[in-house]
Amino acid sequence: MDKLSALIFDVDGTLADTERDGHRVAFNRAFGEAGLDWFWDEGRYGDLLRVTGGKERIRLYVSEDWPDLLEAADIDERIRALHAAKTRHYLSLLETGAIPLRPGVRRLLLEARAAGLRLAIATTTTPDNVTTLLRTTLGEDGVAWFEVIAAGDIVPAKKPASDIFDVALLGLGLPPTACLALEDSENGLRAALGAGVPTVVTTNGYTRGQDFTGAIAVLDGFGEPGAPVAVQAGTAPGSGYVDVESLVAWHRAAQSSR
Ligand code: XBP
Ligand code: MG
Repeated sequence: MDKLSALIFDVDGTLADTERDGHRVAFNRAFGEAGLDWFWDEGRYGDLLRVTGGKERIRLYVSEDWPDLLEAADIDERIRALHAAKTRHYLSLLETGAIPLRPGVRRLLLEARAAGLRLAIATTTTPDNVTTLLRTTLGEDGVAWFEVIAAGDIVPAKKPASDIFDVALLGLGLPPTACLALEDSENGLRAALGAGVPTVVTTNGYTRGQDFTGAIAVLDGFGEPGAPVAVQAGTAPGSGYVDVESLVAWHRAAQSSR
């Protein structure tokens, strides 16, 4: 039986609630700046979240709302340019401190470090978005807390494909069974399980109600002392919130059910 050695965190929706008030806002600013009257409200954005990756999301929207545009010879270039502007707006938003970590994340990261657990990231988003979020929320050395940051276009197939987790595992030099993934979405869960990594899901407004079959535990957040989590599936953490003890217990349970 492998002992738990590393935690592999998703970013968007897991470390921070970035989608509704971060990425969505940045996409809309990029559209406005380009002179387009496109606007993604909260509901439409939730629907478009079924694909991961910002460029992929713009392409999905164009295919659904402006299908003729897909025929344009320069469509790839236009999507790339829109996405570059979106990343610029997103980074500016992060720099204002508008996007905090989810409750319990900082505490859990500190506990995990103190317990000697190694930390990694497997995400679909652009690498600069990850390092900027870590710096603006955890401080200058926040990026260095993570031994491996697997992000964005380094893999051709984004989540739910397992490729980004394969890259993270390679970087850690660990078998999937020595790790635990923390995800917020069905796409993320499929990606992690596809790489063989047992997964705990903490849901958010956009992902609540998705199919989390195969997760070791499904909770509505990480919780904090005095602010317990609601448990949708799996064993409740003894302390009422996600701590290293509960992660070790879930990992052990995943190992024995293999
Ligand atoms: C995150 C995403 C990303 C972000 C936007 O998915 O889907 O596309 O919304 O990032 P996950 P970019 O949390 O499953 O990794 O615009 O930088 O692609
Ligand atoms: Mg996510």
